[in-house]
Amino acid sequence: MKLQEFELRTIHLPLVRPFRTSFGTQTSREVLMVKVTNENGTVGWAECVAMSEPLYSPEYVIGCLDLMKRFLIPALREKSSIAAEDVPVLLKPFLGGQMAKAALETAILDAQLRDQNISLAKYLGATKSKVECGVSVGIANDLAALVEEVKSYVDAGYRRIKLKIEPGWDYEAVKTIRQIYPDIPLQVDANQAYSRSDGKLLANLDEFNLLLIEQPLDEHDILGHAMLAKEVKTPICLDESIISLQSAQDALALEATTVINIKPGRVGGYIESKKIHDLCVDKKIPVWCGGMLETGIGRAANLVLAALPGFTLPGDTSASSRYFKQDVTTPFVMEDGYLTVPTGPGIGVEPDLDFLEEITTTKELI
Ligand code: SMG
Ligand code: MG
Repeated sequence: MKLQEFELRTIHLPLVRPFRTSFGTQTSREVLMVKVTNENGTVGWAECVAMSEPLYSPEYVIGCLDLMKRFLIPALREKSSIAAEDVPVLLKPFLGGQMAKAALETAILDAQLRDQNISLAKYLGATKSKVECGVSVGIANDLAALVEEVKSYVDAGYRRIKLKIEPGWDYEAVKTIRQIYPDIPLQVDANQAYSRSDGKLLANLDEFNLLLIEQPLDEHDILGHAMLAKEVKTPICLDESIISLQSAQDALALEATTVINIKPGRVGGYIESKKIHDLCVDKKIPVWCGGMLETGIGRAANLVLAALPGFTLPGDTSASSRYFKQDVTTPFVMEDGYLTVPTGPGIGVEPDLDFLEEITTTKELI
């Protein structure tokens, strides 16, 4: 296709409740939305999953906006006509920037598939029509508040609970929830908050029959995760460390992870995500789809990914209401702990343009 125009827009959405992790507390979500229009006037949408600040990953909203404007979009424009599959190749010379690259690739892919009248589900090879929903629960002010929040999600039907942990908010928090819900699928996510010497402490969680411990150590510490995996019985699952197919292959070869969390933004897009999925299927490694507090635009595409056959664990694919009072698309509503996979052309959803305008903070056309 020929790329006619890009619209880069930042929006601001309040969260229904603060979301605290080991690296900070979020009360709203600033999102960089990408809209591409091709020569046929077909529009493709995507969102960039970077946060406002470089705390979860080195990328951040304004940095991604600058990277797209200054380097990535001009590189895509050098060719008179491109396909979504060309995007990773054309953008490879620019180091890092997976989240920015993923957003551009996804918007282009959305437009391409709409022109072909093909759904992303068909393109990626999704095999499920609905996916099981898990929910990520932030660090609470106290155990009573944690119990109340978890109860609200269990009552709503969520099929897996993930507790955010950090040193000082781990053993007691997990024990409390495990006592109330002895059988619910439960896992924890440390977002790199522990160090190599915390093996014993994390091994204390083994008694709670957790599905996995997500990213306990620094994203660069693959060896540390491999060492930790020998000290704890609970499976280790890497999130931040997996930034590409190559890094997934390395982490598996080094036995630093036995479960993988795939986030398309973190690995540079859905095409790379599919490759990691295929690798994991081949190696019989369970995978699940992570979340980045996406609006309906990113959520739709994640649900499609989570419908691939290798996604055997529930993902952080929660309903729109988990984070937002009003979503930018028709809200994703959970039924019996499942969300329906979109099957329309492209990502299968469109933003409500009036609402988008209302919450827009900046907008530029390129
Ligand atoms: O979308 O439900 C979601 C967020 C799930 O916990 C979640 N994401 O490390 O997995 C993770 C975090 C990254 C974002 S935290 C601000
Ligand atoms: Mg994580």
